[in-house]
Amino acid sequence: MRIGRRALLEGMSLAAFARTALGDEAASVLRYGSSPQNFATPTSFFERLVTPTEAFFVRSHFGAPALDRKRTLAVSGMVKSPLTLGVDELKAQFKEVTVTAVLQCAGNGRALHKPRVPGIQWVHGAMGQATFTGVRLKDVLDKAGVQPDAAHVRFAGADGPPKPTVPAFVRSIPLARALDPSTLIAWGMNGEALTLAHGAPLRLVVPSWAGDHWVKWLTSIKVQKEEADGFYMKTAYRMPTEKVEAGAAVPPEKMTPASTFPVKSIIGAPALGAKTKVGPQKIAGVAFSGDAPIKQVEVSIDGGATWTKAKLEGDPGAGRWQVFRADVDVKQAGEVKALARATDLKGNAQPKDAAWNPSGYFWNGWHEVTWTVE
Ligand SMILES: Nc1nc2c(c(=O)[nH]1)N[C@H]1C(S)=C(S)[C@@H](COP(=O)(O)O)O[C@H]1N2
Ligand SMILES: [Mo]
Repeated sequence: MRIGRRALLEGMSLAAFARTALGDEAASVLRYGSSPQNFATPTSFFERLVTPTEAFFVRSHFGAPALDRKRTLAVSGMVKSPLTLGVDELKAQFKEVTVTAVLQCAGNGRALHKPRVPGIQWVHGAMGQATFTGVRLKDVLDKAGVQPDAAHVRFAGADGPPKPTVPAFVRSIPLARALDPSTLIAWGMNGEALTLAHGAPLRLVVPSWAGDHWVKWLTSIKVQKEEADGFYMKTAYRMPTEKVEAGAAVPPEKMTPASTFPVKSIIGAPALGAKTKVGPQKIAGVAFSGDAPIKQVEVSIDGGATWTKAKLEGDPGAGRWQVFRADVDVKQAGEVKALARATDLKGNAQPKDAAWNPSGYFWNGWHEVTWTVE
């Protein structure tokens, strides 16, 4: 497959951005592990409502396919009328919708689970919030006419595995989730056409659910009776059905697909290792839950003995982050450690220690940042 010059430029935009716009921060942006296609968003971006596309994390199992903005998507399987649609047809035939949502990899925070879990050692940067523009998957499925005994929708993208023995990235979601009005087929991100790294021309958007459901470079949507097969459904992206001992082996029948991400808050400022002056300090970050809107975020600088309630900015919503800001006073020079914890409107509370699981998913322990007050 030949990669055109434009595709290359788009694919390169993160690295180019890192060198130019971010200056000193470039060191922390964004390359992860040994794979050139995985990039993390620097923690310093986590006090903004929207993560700029140029700094938005990227996770691709095999790297991007060639850019083809005319690529079409086939809707098939248990439908009355199969459809073939490109961006132009979607724009012409369906209502345009924009959602603001957190996109977070299930493995975000894996590096913080103890004992260590193999896989990309993401710390906090495998997440971001963006506006996504497209059409409701429901509208497309309604037009195709879903047959009565269908129960799952299977998605595949144009990124092939590097060799035939490696399983392709294929996912399915239950029909009910596909018909949820927040589930989109998107062509836009942050007001612009999707970049190649983020799935151009079309990707799935599944607010509140982990990133592995958000299939990029979509080529096929198939309505079917059963959950999709294959490694990325039956082995990867599964969580224990009940709490397990840290380090325990969990039998496959006690694992279920990881879907809704739990309540979490991350401090974006001050940065780890920053230097500030004695007196008032501003602590800011982001908080979200896949399950419900955020109720409150609290910050502590005395190891959790007392907590200060933060102010929230932005619109509340499940699967959508708000920025929190708290003012605290530090009277003495020295090292300061801030903790943050969030609660959502269903009463889910961010735990001090995240629940360990064999793949290291959904770390959401209290975030802790240490800096120096002089
Ligand atoms: N076709 C395809 N879609 C994919 C992937 C992939 O490897 N191939 N990676 C998934 C995973 S695991 C995540 S976390 C998100 C990351 O989306 P982003 O790269 O736009 O941040 O894309 C998902 N969609
Ligand atoms: Mo992911």
